[in-house]
Amino acid sequence: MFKIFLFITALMFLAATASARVIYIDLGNSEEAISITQEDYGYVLFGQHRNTNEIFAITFDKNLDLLKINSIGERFLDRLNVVEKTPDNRFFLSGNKLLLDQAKIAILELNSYFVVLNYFILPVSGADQWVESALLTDDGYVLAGGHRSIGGNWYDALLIKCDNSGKIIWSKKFGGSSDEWFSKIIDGGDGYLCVGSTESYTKGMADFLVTFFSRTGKLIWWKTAGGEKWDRAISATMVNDGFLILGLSNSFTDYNSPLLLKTDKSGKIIWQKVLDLKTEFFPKGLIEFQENLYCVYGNIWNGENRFDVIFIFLDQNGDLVFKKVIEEKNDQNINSSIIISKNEIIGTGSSDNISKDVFLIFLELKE
Ligand SMILES: [Ca+2]
Ligand SMILES: [Ca+2]
Repeated sequence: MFKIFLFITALMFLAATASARVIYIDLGNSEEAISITQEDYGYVLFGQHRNTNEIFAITFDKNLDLLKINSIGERFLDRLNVVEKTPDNRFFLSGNKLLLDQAKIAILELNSYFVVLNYFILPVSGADQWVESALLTDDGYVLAGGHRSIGGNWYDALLIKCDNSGKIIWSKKFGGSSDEWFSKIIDGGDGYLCVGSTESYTKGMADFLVTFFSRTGKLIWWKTAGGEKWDRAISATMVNDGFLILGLSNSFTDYNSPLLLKTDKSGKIIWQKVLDLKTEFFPKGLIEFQENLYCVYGNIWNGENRFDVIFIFLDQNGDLVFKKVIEEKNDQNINSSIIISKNEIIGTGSSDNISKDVFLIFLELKE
């Protein structure tokens, strides 16, 4: 009883001292926020107009005051999925570009002033390919996504290693008789951890697909996890003794909930937990906030406020430390978040509010 009381007190104290600011940017059309990066002068929000495919980069100063909306152009990507910052301050963008009704992997590199430095389509054979996640390395980049062969009806998960000039060093596909794809790649220490979705290697509907590849592209191990219904891994982070893998599941609750999986470094499943908040909760990302403190962010159904952004903080056992729901009228859909200091997170997403198209969300925790 005493223990429970202490836990609730700590929870209330921490929750009461998390403050949030939401800043809407009116872009006048239908836009999607893709990513946020931290710069010397402030922040950059990358997004895409849904109708025209125009990519834009909005700069903000450190007080989150808008500096400029920069248009990158409409022709580069039909679907922007990835924005990464290179060590020499370039922006690396990818996703897919439709050519003759087939999705192709396009790479777009910009300098820090958003001038196009490089743009090309990766020469990958097959019908459709796309990138959902990229990992920049010292000697190039590794792309993770999906692939469909010419005449094929199903997707395979796809992993491609390129050098800095965009030359393909190796590429790997992973799949069975139904659909697979990767949603996230992270550096796994001595290789690459790629997580996503499998429909081939499951008795029911989709399961988590968790794979580990060597740096030369050899599949070292793979695992699936989930229940009878839909389970899809979307994010992961490395921990001291293995990996935490986050996904979406409706196998264990009557609504969508985050499913968190802990594996050791060889892929053995240590535990799995459903983060059941008794309402629809669509997780979008998992980040290490502080040592042994992890943040899952996403969107939660919150009654008359409709969807709201939620940040929940978990210890290394996946147990709830505290949570913060940011209540705003109408729908908010967070897409991406980064840690900007030991007690601050900034995220970005899209809102269905009329004339409130994309937003920044700033969360500060005070102890
Ligand atoms: Ca399943
Ligand atoms: Ca809302």
